[in-house]
Amino acid sequence: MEALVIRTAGDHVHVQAEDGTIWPANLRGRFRLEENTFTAPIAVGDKVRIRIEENVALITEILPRRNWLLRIDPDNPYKKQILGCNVDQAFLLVTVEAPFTPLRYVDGFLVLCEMYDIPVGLIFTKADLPLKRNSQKKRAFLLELYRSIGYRVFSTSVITQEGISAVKELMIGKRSFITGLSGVGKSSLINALIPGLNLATQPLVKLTHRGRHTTTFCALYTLPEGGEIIDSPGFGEFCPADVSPAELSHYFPEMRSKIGLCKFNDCLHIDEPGCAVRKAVEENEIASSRYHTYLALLSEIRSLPSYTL
Ligand SMILES: Nc1nc2c(ncn2[C@@H]2O[C@H](COP(=O)(O)OP(=O)(O)OP(=O)(O)O)[C@@H](O)[C@H]2O)c(=O)[nH]1
Ligand SMILES: [Mg+2]
Ligand SMILES: [Zn+2]
Repeated sequence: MEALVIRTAGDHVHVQAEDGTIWPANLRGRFRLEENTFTAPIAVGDKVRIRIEENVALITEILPRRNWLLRIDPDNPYKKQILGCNVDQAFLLVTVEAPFTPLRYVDGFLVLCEMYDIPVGLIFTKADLPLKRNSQKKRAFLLELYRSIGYRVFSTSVITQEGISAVKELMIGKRSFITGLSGVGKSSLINALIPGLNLATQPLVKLTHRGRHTTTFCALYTLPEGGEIIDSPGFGEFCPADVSPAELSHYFPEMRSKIGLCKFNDCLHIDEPGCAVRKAVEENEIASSRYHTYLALLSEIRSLPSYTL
């Protein structure tokens, strides 16, 4: 029988069989071998074959994946972590304050989506909250920056309902992966999109304006209008796996058209003479924040144990 993985929390996995029944599930021993490479061999969105034994689904096969979102496990750079798989699109939730979302975090996730060809949008949440003047400007600037690069951007509030129906429209009939720092409002947004769901949410820690890691698992929920949304815990940094330094700039859409214009065709856009990417940064055609993320990711992937070039 085929089933869909709908919830994963460490080793605890739940699957939904074709007849709608939800089962706790165990993996057959041979998948444990994959744990040398992956933090966990399975993720929400996986299609699997199961056999029911004593009210537990035994997963006998993981069916081929259409796509996945993969990062380096922040706790173990020798391993990769599958964040989600078989998704139609992803949305990263962003807040300028409360909590503060670093741009390195935003750009890191966008790179993952570019790598695996997953359409991605940015949702700037909590539009109702009054911001300091600088943060207000920054929010507007970032909305425009990412829109100009070609990403879909939204401004939402679960309090005033701003932007909620626009986001919902895009999610109907699709499987969407949602992520963002703890406290950014992922579960709150899903609650607004699926009335009656009542996922747990919690206020930020007062002093630090950080989230409390309320959601500790990945889980898939169904929209009444059709479509599925995957809620996730507040993941930390997104460091791409399986990318070579020469490839990295191709995952920054605004850099792609410049790459061929560099003097050296193996230019890494660091300090080489005649670099068209750096020229575009100097002329404000490419945002310096994006270029800084590029450099940071470049040095990060070169320091990975898997880096051999
Ligand atoms: N004012 C305002 N507060 C919001 C909005 N969305 C979420 N919040 C608040 O932000 C806090 C965190 O929201 P959650 O939905 O728990 O955040 P999360 O991203 O799921 O966090 P984790 O599960 O820890 O990863 C809660 O106090 C929410 O009420 C919004 O649009 N406006
Ligand atoms: Mg949550
Ligand atoms: Zn260059």
